[in-house]
Amino acid sequence: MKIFDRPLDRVSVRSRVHVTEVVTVRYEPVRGDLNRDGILTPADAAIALRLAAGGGSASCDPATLDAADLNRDGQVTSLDALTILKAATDNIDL
Ligand SMILES: [Ca+2]
Ligand SMILES: [Ca+2]
Repeated sequence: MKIFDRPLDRVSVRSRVHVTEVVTVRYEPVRGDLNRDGILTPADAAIALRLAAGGGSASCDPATLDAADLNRDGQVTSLDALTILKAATDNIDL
């Protein structure tokens, strides 16, 4: 078999192309998705409630705290947890 009037083995050797690309993937936390599984569930609300009660907010990363602070008042409270729970169970958008 010939392609472009050359034997196939010569064409395939010459036509190999190696493409290397660097792809940067940055995780953008979804508001309220505190366990980062991609969906809002009552488990996210439980995490927010734990943060509101002070259990873990000191060791929590800033991105998670930001994702948990739904009303943007600068702190994670039970109101944020309730909002996440409502979003998880009532399918409301945050
Ligand atoms: Ca989640
Ligand atoms: Ca808040």
